[in-house]
Amino acid sequence: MNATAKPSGAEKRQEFYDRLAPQNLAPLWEVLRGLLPNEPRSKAAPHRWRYADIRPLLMESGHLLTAQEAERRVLVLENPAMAGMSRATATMYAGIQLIMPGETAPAHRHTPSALRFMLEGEGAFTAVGGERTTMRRGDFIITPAWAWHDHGNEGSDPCAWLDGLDLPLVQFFEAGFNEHYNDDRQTITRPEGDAMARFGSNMLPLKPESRYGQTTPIFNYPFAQTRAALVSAAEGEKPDPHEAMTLRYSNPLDGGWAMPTMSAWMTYLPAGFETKPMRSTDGIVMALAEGRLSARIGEQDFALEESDVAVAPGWTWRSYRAEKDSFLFCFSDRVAQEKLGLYREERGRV
Ligand code: GTQ
Repeated sequence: MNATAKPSGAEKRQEFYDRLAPQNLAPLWEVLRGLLPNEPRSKAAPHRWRYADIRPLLMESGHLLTAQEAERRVLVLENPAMAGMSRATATMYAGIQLIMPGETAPAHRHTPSALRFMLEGEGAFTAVGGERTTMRRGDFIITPAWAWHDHGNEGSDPCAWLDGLDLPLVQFFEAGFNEHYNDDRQTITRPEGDAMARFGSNMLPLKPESRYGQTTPIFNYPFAQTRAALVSAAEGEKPDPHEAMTLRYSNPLDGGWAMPTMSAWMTYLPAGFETKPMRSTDGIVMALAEGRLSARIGEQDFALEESDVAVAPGWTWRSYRAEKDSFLFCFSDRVAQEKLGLYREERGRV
């Protein structure tokens, strides 16, 4: 550059920006496009974790440290585009938790909400707010925000499940609290099945109130019930071209989603059924409960076997083809987006 030349427009601007920075100021016009993209561009990548790949490592961790030592013995499912952030999608944490026979994952509570989708083993229980529930394969189990919870395995097999938590959301709000119980296991005050009897039998107490605030009072939605409902519902109506036969887990007190920050649902795709592409603003974590299917997420095809987990980032086209009768468990931040007026979806032409 010629020393006598007038500064160019760009140089003048840069000189101006350099004086803004020390005052903790920045020019919006340089970042506006990134702040307001015309449509969402998820930082998360489509991905699939094969349970067959996870399982040997999970079992190895079972001999490396106790559930007691670990507090929670979990292999975190990290989105490959967000390594080190403990995120499966932009807003959802996912992990695979293992409890060996005889072990207890000690009681604690936290403001992040958790859900469990049971994958393997018999004899595990979760205790929530003074009541226990037995965890069976395919069950959807809820740990409401701020409810004491401990997990145990009284069977003879290792037990493993998918954990889903709203941790990234809570971190974003910087609103997380955590507390340890004064014992490994919490005091049990009600018999197993109490919540189901009161709230899950198409009947309600005269003054219905959830023990868990905005979260459903039912904390185990057994796969046997969910599966039967989906199969019967599919007999009465042709599966939807985009959503196949989908039912969501609901709060019986208001018919809304079961949890305040995470939505969960299950999709049944009869063998041979193929969905049309759709996309939505929520990034979805899915686990195949039963069957075999091929998931197309963005430009990638993933074969899903039982207990495999996959991620469809927000605003990314997804479609499925069932090789066998398939039951796909899904969760996302959809309910939070709906409450905030952000949720959108788009369906490809039929
Ligand atoms: O079971 O309470 O995967 O607190 C991560 C954090 C599970 C649990 C996780 C947790 C838990």
